[in-house]
Amino acid sequence: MCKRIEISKDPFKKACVTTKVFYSLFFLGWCSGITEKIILCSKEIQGTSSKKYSKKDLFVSDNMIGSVFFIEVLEVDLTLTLKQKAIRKMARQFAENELAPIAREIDAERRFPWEVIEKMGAVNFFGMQAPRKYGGAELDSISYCIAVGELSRICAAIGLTVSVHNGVAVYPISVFANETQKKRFLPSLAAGEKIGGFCLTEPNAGSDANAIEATAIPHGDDYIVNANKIYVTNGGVADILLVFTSVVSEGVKGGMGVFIVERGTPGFTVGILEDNCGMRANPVTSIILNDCRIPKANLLGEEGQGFKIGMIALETGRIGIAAQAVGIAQGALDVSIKYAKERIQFKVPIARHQAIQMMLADMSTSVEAARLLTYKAAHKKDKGESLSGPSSMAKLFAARTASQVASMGLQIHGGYGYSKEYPIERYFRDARVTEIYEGTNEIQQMVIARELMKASS
Ligand code: COS
Repeated sequence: MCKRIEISKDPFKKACVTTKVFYSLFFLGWCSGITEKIILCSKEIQGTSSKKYSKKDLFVSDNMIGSVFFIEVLEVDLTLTLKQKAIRKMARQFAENELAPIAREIDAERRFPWEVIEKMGAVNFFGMQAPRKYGGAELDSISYCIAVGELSRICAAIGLTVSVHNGVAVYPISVFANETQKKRFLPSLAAGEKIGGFCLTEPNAGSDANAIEATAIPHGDDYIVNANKIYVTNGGVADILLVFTSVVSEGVKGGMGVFIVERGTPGFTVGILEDNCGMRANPVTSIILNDCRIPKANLLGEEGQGFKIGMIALETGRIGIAAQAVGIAQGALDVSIKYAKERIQFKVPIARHQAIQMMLADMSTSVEAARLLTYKAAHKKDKGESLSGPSSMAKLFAARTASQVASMGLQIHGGYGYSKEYPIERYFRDARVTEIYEGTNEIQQMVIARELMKASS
């Protein structure tokens, strides 16, 4: 955003202009919740240099009078607010105290750590995206990304549990549910007493979300739902799941419907537990609904709205996955720096070798860039701006970064990196799936390209 502003010699005009500048910046500052950096380029120095000023510098001094200024308000300055810093501190401490001691073991044993999940519920990790009214924390999206990132930095599988629960279960219920549904489902989800899940993928429908074969047939006050959903994150432990189906009326398949389905409904079964490469502490399963009677009161939104609800849930969820990928990449970088300082080869720590330094420099630069892109998408969400492009860009870049950084980290560890003795091996496995779930890299590219075409038409 660029503004051309002339500071007049006339005292009255000067006051007006100053006030206008101040208030417009003040307003932007408050709206965005972010401290802007303002670049003032006077006409004299335009094109040769630019200088950064803080807000208070906008009370112009005498020698600036008569100059023409171009004011650019950078959209995102990532000075974290005090609240965001406090959330980072809390999430980091929690991850280091509660997750670090068990991360390796729960991965090896494929164990969902209920004992930690209970503690996480108590500090509202499961209500980050829920309104306060229903027991949530209603965090701004950057805070949410910080929290998911800190958990994932230590244990990606638990970062995943939290991200899916908040991003594609709690969030769409918070946005699309009616008051009765919100009162019924949100408090226990926000408290972490119940875990959320998202059931879209099927054997013949993954990237092509529209190709789902699950059906819902209206029957009195219910729908009869049949579905075979696969790769359901949290599937083994989820109590409240969003299930996507086609609504069939008089034998004709109509639009999509999303149902809030409770575990334990007759006809609901948890299928096979996936033996996945990474994220092994998360119980990813299939979910089967066999002639399940789901009350009409459990339809989320309206019949036919399902696809859009799914897309909106995913574009929000992708910010959480991007944050998760940033956390994994940061974790991989941290352990690699530590290892590089400890490992002696050619009589010095390998961190002293330029080949290793260059890898660390590239890793760190990519992590920082991925973080910025993720926070930018989060910021756009909070401003209510279009999210498809930004969230896909963030997820695409962050997921690739997580994979690349973990791979480089493993390289730095050499033979030890290939062993389960060192955590980099787990980061390497966990990172890979961020390029696949909640939309593959190729789907993100497709979404970004479509947005580009739209913007240029
Ligand atoms: N927000 C709101 N509406 C959206 C939307 C979004 N982000 N994306 C698409 N829509 C709407 C479109 O506007 C269109 O509406 P109309 O029919 O009213 O015009 C409708 O949904 C269909 O959109 P489109 O034609 O783009 O659908 P496609 O079948 O071509 O699919 C992609 C679009 C590929 C983007 C979608 O299928 C997708 O995201 N696939 C990946 C799914 C995924 O992430 N799977 C992993 C499962 S979770 S682990």
